[in-house]
Parts: sequence; C-alpha cells; structure tokens
Amino acid sequence: MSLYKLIVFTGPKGAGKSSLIKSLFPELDVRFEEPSYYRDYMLTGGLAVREVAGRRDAIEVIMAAIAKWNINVGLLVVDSSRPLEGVAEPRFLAVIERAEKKALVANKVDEQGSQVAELEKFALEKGLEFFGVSTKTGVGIEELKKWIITGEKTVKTMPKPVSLPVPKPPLPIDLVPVVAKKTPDKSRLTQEELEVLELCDGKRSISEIAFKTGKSYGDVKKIIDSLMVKGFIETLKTKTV
Ligand SMILES: Nc1nc2c(ncn2[C@@H]2O[C@H](COP(=O)(O)OP(=O)(O)OP(=O)(O)O)[C@@H](O)[C@H]2O)c(=O)[nH]1
Ligand SMILES: [Mg+2]
Repeated sequence: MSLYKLIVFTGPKGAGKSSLIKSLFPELDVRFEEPSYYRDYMLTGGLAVREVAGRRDAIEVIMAAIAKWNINVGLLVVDSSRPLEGVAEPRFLAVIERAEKKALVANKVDEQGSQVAELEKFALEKGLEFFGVSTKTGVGIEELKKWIITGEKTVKTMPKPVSLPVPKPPLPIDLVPVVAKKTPDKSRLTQEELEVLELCDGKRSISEIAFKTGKSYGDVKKIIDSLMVKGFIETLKTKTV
C-alpha cells in the first residue's frame, strides 16, 4: 500500500486534469505537460494528489500496480463539451474503481453545448458522485473541494448548459410526467423539485403543473428533467390537448 492517501485524477487527454488540480489546490506547483504515467503532488495531512496520464498504454501499465494504491478520492475528469462516447471509457472507471469516494467531474461547463445532463445521468448509473465545474470561471470548484476534503455536498446544482433553447411544448402535445415506482431518498431534492414532484400524479401535464405553481412551462420542464436525471420521474407520456 502507498504511504499516502491519494486523490487520483484520471480521464482523457486534455480534459483539464492539471487545470483542475491547480484550481483546487492553488498552492501546488502544477506542471501542465502530460505525465509519462502519473505525477504526484504532496499535500499536508498524509494526502497526495496523483494525476494519471490519459493514454491507453500508460493506463495499462498503471493497472498492473494499482492494487497497491491507497486511493481515498477517485475523480474521473471529462471535457463536458465533447461527446459522451469516448469520455467515460472503462479504463478510466477501472482506475478509480477501488477509491473510497469517487466522482465524475464534468469540466469546461463554460463551453458551448456542454453535456452536463447526459454526464450526470451516466454518473448516477455508475454510482459516481457528480460535479459540473469550470476551471476557467471557477464554477463548482469550491463545492468539489469541500466534498474531497469532508465528503459533504452542498446544495446540488446543475450548471446550466450555455445557450440551449428553453424547450417549448410541441403543441398540441403536452407531456405528463410519470413518477418512478421506486424513488431515491428525497432529502437531496431542492424545495422547487419537491414542490413539482408532489404535483406529479401521472395525470397532470407539465402545462397544468406550470399553471398550479405559477412557474413557466420551461422552468417546470427543467425541474422535471432534473428529477428524471435523479431517478424520480420514470418517463414522460404525451397528451394531446
Ligand atoms: N474552456 C475551458 N477550457 C479549459 C478548462 N479547464 C481546462 N481547459 C483547457 O483545456 C486544455 C487542457 O487542460 P489541461 O489541464 O492541460 O488538461 P489535462 O487533462 O491535464 O491534459 P493532459 O495532461 O495533457 O492529458 C487547456 O488548454 C486548458 O486551458 C475549462 O474549465 N474551460
Ligand atoms: Mg495534465
């Protein structure tokens, strides 16, 4: 076993691993050229940061020794502006598999067309915590740091994708959210999400929920999307109006 408890950063080349290390731990003298295999930075308190090279050959070599790594936190860092395919390859998941705490970090949420919702859904499926961040704007960095250090998460925020149009009802069709048979713990939902979830009875449409809550259709749709990602809403039925 390694002497230090490791905070491991893995993920495809150019995802922003080095930038993220620098944003989280500005005191470190971070190098930006890709490591041959991995590069360590010492923190206080018996912790060390380890950046793993994203190349396939490097990860193959690393996997032979990984059983000896004492991984406290495993972070799969991905560029959220790139297609999901190729981002979450099994080799990256294997690197953090044995970590005590693991998370998918969607970096570059400042970029156009950032695929935050898809990545959050993927994280949920794989049992990973999820963080949307930008090392460029600083969004989400403090929340991620808090979780790394304390294991606690502040209010769950979904960074808004840049300039995606607010969905409008495909008139004359309205959508009816159907609550999942088995729902996760509601304690992590926001007040707004709880309010909307309460009104989902399998009959009420999004327009009707919007009317009841005084919110716009687009706002309710966004809340419903978030509830879907979190596993509370199973599907959306269409209803002709
Ligand atoms: N727009 C944007 N660009 C970013 C962000 N974070 C990093 N970058 C850019 O992404 C590129 C790669 O960043 P690095 O931090 O070197 O990524 P890396 O994963 O360490 O790369 P390798 O070690 O070469 O695999 C650089 O040009 C960064 O400036 C971000 O939040 N937003
Ligand atoms: Mg790097």
